[in-house]
Amino acid sequence: MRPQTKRLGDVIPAPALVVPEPAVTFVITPEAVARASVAVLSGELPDDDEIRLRLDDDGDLGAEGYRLEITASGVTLRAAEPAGLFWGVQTLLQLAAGDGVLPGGVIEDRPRFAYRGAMLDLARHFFTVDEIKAHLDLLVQFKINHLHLHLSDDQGWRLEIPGWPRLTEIGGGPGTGCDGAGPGFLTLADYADVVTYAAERFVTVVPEIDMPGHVNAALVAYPELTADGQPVEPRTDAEVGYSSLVAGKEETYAFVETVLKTLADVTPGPYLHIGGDECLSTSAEDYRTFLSRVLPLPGKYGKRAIGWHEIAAADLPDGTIVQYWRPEEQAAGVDAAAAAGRDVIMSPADRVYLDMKYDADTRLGLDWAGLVPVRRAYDWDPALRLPGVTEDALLGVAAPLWSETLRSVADVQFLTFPRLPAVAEVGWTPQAGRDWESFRERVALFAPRWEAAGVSYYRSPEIWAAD
Ligand code: NGO
Repeated sequence: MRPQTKRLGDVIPAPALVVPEPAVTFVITPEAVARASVAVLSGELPDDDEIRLRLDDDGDLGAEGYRLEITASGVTLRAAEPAGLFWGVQTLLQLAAGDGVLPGGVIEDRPRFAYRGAMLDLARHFFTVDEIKAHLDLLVQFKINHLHLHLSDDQGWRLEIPGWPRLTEIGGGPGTGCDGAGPGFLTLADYADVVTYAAERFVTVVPEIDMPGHVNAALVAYPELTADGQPVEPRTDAEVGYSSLVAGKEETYAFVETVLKTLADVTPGPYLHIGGDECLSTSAEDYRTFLSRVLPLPGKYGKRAIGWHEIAAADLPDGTIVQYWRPEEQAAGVDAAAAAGRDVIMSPADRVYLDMKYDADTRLGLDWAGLVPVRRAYDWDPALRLPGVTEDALLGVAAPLWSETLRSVADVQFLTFPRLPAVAEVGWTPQAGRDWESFRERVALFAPRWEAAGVSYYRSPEIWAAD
């Protein structure tokens, strides 16, 4: 059962090291917590009676680690880098929730993986800048530090590309998205606004333009990109694998290079995601030809390419990152890529796809990778998932949320919570420090917080007894 008194370790993700001082508490005012939150966003660290924020490197905290000390006279938060202070404040916010009583002791914390991601699919259903920002605010509470935006697919194109206006006029226009229910697109200014907002919160935006498959929206907008130059029909169904850019056409590469250069110009983060999944109507030879031309392009513009793991069938330039997504426990060439020194992001659909149904009755979501109850999303080790892909090869873990069945922010939240906190803990907390029973007690504490904030969540019977 859930304990009645707060404990220092009642945080998600579980901190790497917690040393409670049970006799000590400190009651912090909401104003002091708010001042600390503003301070880490603005970078100005005022002296404060209740909280002292210090940027100094007293040892081993790394780029994102922090040390939080709570004594009877106040709180001291130290980090080597501003990101560490920001994550430390997220811990503080969780501990202070409710009555402001902070349990005494010391937390020393740093992440297992550098890349802890969440993906939002804007192609199957568009979400506005304000909706993306609000979602991000919920993600950072769990120390998620990469926001992957899936910006194009068969059903829609969601980012303005100068020189190619019909991509968004048509591909982002009325009737786009699954069932035609998710129109809209980001201008470059909108995108920059999201990127800046994310960066202020120490989150890197990872933009994805999916290719050579998943491109029907682009082909509708520009028939000159099709094999025979003939127009194709817009599609709003959820089939996959029927569209492809043409590997043997120079127009293809002019288009792709403009798109990737545009993305590189507006993306301060180090990554461009080029998709590469499910190219069922591209021959294996064309697929490799296409990738041999396209995978070097992010590097040409100062970025690293990320692709879904099908790209492991091609020659991968140095620095390319492979994102594993299938439910099968087969390495599919990812082991060879890892052996050749390529980094891997783990996103196995049967564990971390937030769009899978929780149980057979879940109103939203898909079930092609099986059902993903919360414990399934929690109870696995990314370093043991694929033979030949061990801890050293892993850049991190990411939870995609595909939006075929989503129609609102409430839908996004319902599939995200409480599974995203589970994945966030997989990505942050050392494996030896993770335990399902502990997680379920800690995540249960979020129900009143989500309710107070109007955040929709799935009241999983694994966590909350029937009420
Ligand atoms: C697959 C597919 C997507 C779907 C998603 C739905 C990948 C990488 N490609 O994941 O197009 O939206 O499943 O779960």
